[in-house]
Amino acid sequence: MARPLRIIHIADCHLDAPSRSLAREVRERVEQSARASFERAVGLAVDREADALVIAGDLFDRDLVRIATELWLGEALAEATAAGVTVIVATGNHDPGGGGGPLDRIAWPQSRFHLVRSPAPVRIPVCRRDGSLAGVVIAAGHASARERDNLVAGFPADDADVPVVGLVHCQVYGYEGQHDRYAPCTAADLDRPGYAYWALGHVHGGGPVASETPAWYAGCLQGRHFGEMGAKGALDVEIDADSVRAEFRPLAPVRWQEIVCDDLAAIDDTRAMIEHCEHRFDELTREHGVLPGQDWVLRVRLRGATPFFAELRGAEAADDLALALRGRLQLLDVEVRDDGVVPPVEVAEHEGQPHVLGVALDLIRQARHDDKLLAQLAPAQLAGAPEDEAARAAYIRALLDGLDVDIAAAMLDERER
Ligand SMILES: [Mn+2]
Repeated sequence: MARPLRIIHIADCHLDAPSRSLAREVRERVEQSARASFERAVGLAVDREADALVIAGDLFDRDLVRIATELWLGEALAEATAAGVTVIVATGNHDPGGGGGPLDRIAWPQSRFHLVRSPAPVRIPVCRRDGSLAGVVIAAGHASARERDNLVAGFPADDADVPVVGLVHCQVYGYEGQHDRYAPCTAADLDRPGYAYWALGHVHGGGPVASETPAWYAGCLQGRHFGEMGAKGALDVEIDADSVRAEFRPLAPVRWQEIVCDDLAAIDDTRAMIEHCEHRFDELTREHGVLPGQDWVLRVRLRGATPFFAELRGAEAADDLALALRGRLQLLDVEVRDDGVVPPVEVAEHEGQPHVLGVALDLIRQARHDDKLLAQLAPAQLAGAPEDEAARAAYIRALLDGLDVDIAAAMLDERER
């Protein structure tokens, strides 16, 4: 039986994208990581003896490219083509084919290379090193930065007796995540006759599309901010007559991640706080897709009642804690956010007291046992409440759980400010 068609599918590399609001060294590290991640994708294609490396749009971030990138990119791609990998680049809304810019400045490889920069689909036979036909890639590119047409609808049916792959940068309706609706299509549009797999770009989160024909977003190649968290890399895809296997391969040297710490009731000093964060970070480092030597940009969100509240009150406290964590956990960068830290509350201390909080706490306590009072306190229209009277009372009573602590914390916090 013939060897399956093997492709490495990447997208949204956004080379030389400027990152905002970061320290210069972090910014440069992230930019450099985009190139490193790209080199790893090329290395993966060579190591896996892939038939093709397909890039589904937004290889560049804008119409500018740094000289270092200009000189490096052609050579990086030539490593793939020299090893027998066919490289196919389709343009996206960030690097439209009509725009020129970087597309015209790169010394692209002379053979086994295809740049598809306009919406008319181009049929590209992908040949193995021995010259036999491994598969067919049909690709379309964006010509302008605001491609409103449904590009996928223009892809022709194909009856090749090798696997056929569609390559395009597009927004599939209903796919999660907020993205500009360039080249919109539906999942049903992807069910074109003859296609085995769609290599898509545009959605930076990545993952499979709910379509009959297997279709995946590769996600961006290197996260650049907290909107692009988690492992980033390439899809390693194998297609034969009756199956498609797409496996995610993490490549990005820098990983963005967020930790929410909302169980801080026992944290009463800086040392305990740092240990708590260290423990949570250790859990992260054991996650799937973490690379050896992974660089991290971390955001720690602190929430809820904690005795550590007092230490966090100074204007620089969060930054100081971040600095300590950065050294201790050897992070590329870290920010600490006070996301609603409140002092610990002894509810009992305030009950029965002749102030607003005391009265509020007494009401909550009484309503726990008094159905009539409960009915009076609850609004007539309450979303999610059952019709049945007893069930409704139980439902509202469940809403009271923890409310005493929340109210006390909120009111005491108001008073502190
Ligand atoms: Mn993009």
